[in-house]
Amino acid sequence: MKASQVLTQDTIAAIATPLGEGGVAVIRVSGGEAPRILQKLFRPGRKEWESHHLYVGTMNVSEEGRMLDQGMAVWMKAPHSYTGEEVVEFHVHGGALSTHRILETILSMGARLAEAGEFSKRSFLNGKIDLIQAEAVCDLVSAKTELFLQEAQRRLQGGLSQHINALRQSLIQLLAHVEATLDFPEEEGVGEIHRDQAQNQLKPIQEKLKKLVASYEEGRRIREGIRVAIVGRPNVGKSSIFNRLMNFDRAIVTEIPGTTRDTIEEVVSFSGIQFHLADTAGIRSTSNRIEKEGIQRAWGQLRLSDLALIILDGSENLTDEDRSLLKEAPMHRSIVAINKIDLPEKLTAQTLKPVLNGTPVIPISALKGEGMERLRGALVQEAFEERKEGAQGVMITLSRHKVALERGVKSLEEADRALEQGLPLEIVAGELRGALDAIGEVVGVTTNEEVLNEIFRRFCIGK
Ligand SMILES: Nc1nc2c(ncn2[C@@H]2O[C@H](COP(=O)(O)OP(=O)(O)OP(=O)(O)O)[C@@H](O)[C@H]2O)c(=O)[nH]1
Ligand SMILES: [Mg+2]
Repeated sequence: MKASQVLTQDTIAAIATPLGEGGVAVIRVSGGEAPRILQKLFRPGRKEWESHHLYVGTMNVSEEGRMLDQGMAVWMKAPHSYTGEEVVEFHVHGGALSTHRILETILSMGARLAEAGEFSKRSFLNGKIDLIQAEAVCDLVSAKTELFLQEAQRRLQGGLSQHINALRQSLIQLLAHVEATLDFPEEEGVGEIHRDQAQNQLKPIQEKLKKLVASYEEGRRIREGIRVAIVGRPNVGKSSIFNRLMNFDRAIVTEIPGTTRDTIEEVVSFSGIQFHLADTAGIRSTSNRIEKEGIQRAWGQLRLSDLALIILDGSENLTDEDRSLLKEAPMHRSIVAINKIDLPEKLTAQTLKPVLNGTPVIPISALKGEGMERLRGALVQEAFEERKEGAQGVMITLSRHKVALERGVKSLEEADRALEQGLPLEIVAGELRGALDAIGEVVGVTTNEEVLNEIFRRFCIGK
C-alpha cells in the first residue's frame, strides 16, 4: 500500500490492555484524527505538545463537560510511531467501566473501534515492520515458554527478515542477469550469463533455502512443544514416572498390571521447553478388548511422538515385550529409563548398551524420586539434538513460512533443471520469479490480502 492511501485511512481506537480492574489501562488511537481527539479530550497542564512526551492531565467529555479521569497522554507524531500514523495513547486508571467510558468518548469524537491486529497491520502496511516481525509481535505476546519467547524476540529484531531479504537480493541479481541475456541475446558480453555461471549462482541460494526449510522441524518443536510418549510393558512404572514429571498425581497408579487403559496427555514445561507427555497403556498381548484398544493407542502415540521414553523395570529381567519395544529405540529418538532402582538390581545400563546403539539410558526410581533430574535433563537434551549445530542460528517456526519456502525450493529446483537441460531461458526466468514470489510471501512483499487478513485476525484487539 502506498503512503497516499495510508493518509486516507480512518482513525482507529482500542483499549490495548487486558480488560478488568488494574492499575493502569492504555487506550490507543491511530490515524489522522488522533491529534484532534487528543486536544479535545485531554487537558494537559501546558499547551504545547512535544512528540513522545508524557503529559499529566484530565480527560473531559467536552470543554465544560464532566471529568472522566485523570491520567497521562502521549502523542507520537507521524511517521515516528508504531503504526507510522499519528498515534495517541491515554494512560488511564484501569477500571473496566471507566476505561470503556473514555473509549466511547473517543469513538464519539470520530474514531472507530479497531479490529484485532489492526494497529500491527497498519504498521506493516506503512513499512514499519515486515510480516515476519508482525507475526513475531503476536508470538511474543502469546509465548508460553522461554525458548519460544527468545525465538520470537530474535524474529522481532529482524534476524529472520535479514536472512530472507539477503536471499531475495541474490535471487533478484540472478534474475536480472538472466533477463538481461534474454533482452539482448545477440550482444556478446554485456550482461550475458552462461548457464553454468547461473547454476553456480543458484546453488548457494538453493542450499540456504533448503536449510531454512529443514530448520522447521526444530522450530515446530520450539513453538508447539515436544511430544513425548511414555511406553513400556505393564507395571514398569510409566504412570508413576508421568506423575513425577508432572509433579502431581495425575494418573492412577496401582500394583495391578494393566492399570492405565486410555492415553493420558498433559503439558508440562521445564528448562524453557514445553513437553506434551502421554502416559500410555502397558504393552503386552491380551484378549481384553478395552486393554487391546489402549495398547493400539499406545503404539499410535509412539508413532506420533517426537521422543519415546521407554520404561524398563530394573528389578526384573528383560522380557520379549521389552525387547520388541527396545527394537524401536534406534529407529526413533528415544530415551530408556530403567525404573525401580530402589529394588534389587536385575538389569543394568551396561547390559543394555549393545542393544541400544547410543540411546541414553537413565536409572531412576519413580517411587523414591531418584534420578528424576537426570531424566528431565535427558529429555531437554534429546528434544533438540540438532541444536548442537548452531543453536542460535536462523530458523523458521511457522508453517506458513515453511509452506512458502518449500514452494521457493521447488521453483529453484525447476530453474536448475531448466539450466541443466538447456531449456529456454524464459523458463529459467519464470521459475526464478516464482521462487521470488514464494519467498516474498514470508516477509510480506507478495502476500495477498486474504492471507494478510488471516494473519492479523489472530492478534488481539489493541495490538
Ligand atoms: N519399588 C518401586 N516400585 C515402583 C516404582 N515405580 C512404580 N512402582 C510401583 O509399580 C507399580 C506399577 O506402577 P505404575 O506406575 O502404575 O505402572 P505402569 O507402568 O503405569 O502400569 P500400567 O498402567 O499397568 O501399564 C505400582 O505399585 C507402583 O507403586 C519404583 O521406582 N520403585
Ligand atoms: Mg499406568
